[in-house]
Amino acid sequence: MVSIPIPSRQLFIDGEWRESVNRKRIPIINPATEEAIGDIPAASAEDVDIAVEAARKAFFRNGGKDWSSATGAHRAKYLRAIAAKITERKLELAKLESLDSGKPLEEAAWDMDDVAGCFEYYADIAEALDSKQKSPISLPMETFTCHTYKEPIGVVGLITPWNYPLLMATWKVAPALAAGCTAVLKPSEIASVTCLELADVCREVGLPPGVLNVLTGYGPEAGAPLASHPHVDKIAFTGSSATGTKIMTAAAQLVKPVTLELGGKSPIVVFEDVDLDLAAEWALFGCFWTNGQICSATSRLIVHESIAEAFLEKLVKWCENIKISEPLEDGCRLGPVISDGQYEKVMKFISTAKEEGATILSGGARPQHLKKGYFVKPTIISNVKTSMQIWREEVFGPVLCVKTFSTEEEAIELANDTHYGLAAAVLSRDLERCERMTKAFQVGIVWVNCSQPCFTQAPWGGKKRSGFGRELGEGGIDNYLSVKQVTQYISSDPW
Ligand code: TXE
Repeated sequence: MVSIPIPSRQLFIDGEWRESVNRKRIPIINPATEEAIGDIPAASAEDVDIAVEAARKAFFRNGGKDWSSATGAHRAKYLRAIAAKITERKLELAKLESLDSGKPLEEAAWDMDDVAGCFEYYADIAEALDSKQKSPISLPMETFTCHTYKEPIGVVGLITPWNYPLLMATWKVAPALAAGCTAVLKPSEIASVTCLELADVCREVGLPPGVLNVLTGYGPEAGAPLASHPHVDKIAFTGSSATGTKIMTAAAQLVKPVTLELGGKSPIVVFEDVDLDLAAEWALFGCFWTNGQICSATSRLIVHESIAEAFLEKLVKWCENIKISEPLEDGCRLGPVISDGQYEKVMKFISTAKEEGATILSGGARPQHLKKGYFVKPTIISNVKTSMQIWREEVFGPVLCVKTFSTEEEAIELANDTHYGLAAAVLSRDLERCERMTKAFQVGIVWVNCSQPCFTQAPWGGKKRSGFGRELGEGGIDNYLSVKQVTQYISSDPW
């Protein structure tokens, strides 16, 4: 598979490419080769001020006769044009995503389909919004009428992570723009390339200046001033719980609403009545997809003791035969983790698990045949105790830890034994049992007889320390809308 050059871009502010005020750049490292393949601008607080000002102007331009007060149908045209351009540039964008993030090309191509689909979906929702305006409310007194308006919340700050660089940005940009908000997007400094290409797509389709601004840069230098900016009306964030806490703290100073999608340590419970081959496929996909770097990865396998040995044998065999390679190579199933920092972090988790007495059933090291790149073999860890770090903390790498259970009650207790509450999966032929498990899981997303499928139409988000608020689905747009109640006194002569 042929590699492609990385476009050299500036910050995207007010519909134009602009150099960052400090002119600093951040190298782009290909995680499969450890080589610098380009660079991106490093925005600072001064750039944030300029971008927020541009977004405010676009929101209020002509006394509000522009983006914020245009009809949903008008905004939908732009969202559809963005979707069409993404589809047109799908292979190129997928390659850029692979080079930048280490994601296997096939998976990056699925992401691009999802990105286009998400813009299309919120174009439909934007149109539907028009007919929902001025919703009447019936009151118990005839002398009053009441209705509500749904208005865009204002200028929104969108701070996103590196594991699905363009898709996570789209989950926020599409509903925000559909609602009539204007936005400043701050992607992760570790993988920003496709978000800058999204800016280019917006420029190509003629999105009005200032409606979407893209600032690349480090978290403390560009993300923090965005989160605490007095003219940003809302922050939507996906990333680590530690940074989520900082963002919520900054937002709290200005009573600014936030949506937070944070980490996870999701369980997959496998009962004894499953087809072992199919269940093994779901368990592996659920943990090792995107090189194990998914917030919803089902990284704690809780398997019935009666099938544990046979099941683990299958998983180990697969792990030993999986194709690990540069992500653009044909048939790549597992690429590198995102960065040297993440590689060190994953390896430290594995060595701590060993020190604490767990057993490495498979993997636990870098593949012999790859001398460069941040590659980690798919790793399965057994003999795990619930007190161990590997059971309790998010690894964000291709590492699955295993515990066995004997009763349904025990499985539930193990599944809920975490501070996180994003997702959970249950695999069993007994659908009544699946229903009981579904109700018992303390999470925002449950998968029955599968793991990880994600649809734009269905709400996504967690409980406990996995955050709050729901992205996607019809309700996803409500994150960017504010409801205004209008009550009118209708006596024949109020005065
Ligand atoms: O995340 P951060 P990092 C987890 C995963 C990973 C760990 C650290 O376990 O190992 O987080 O990754 C911006 N104010 N997840 O350091 O810091 C930052 O620039 C405002 C889970 O990359 O959360 C980036 O744009 N913004 C996760 C974004 O926050 C700040 C996906 C996310 O970075 C900031 C990624 C600050 N003070 C990592 N500091 C998931 N839930 O999907 C950083 N940022």
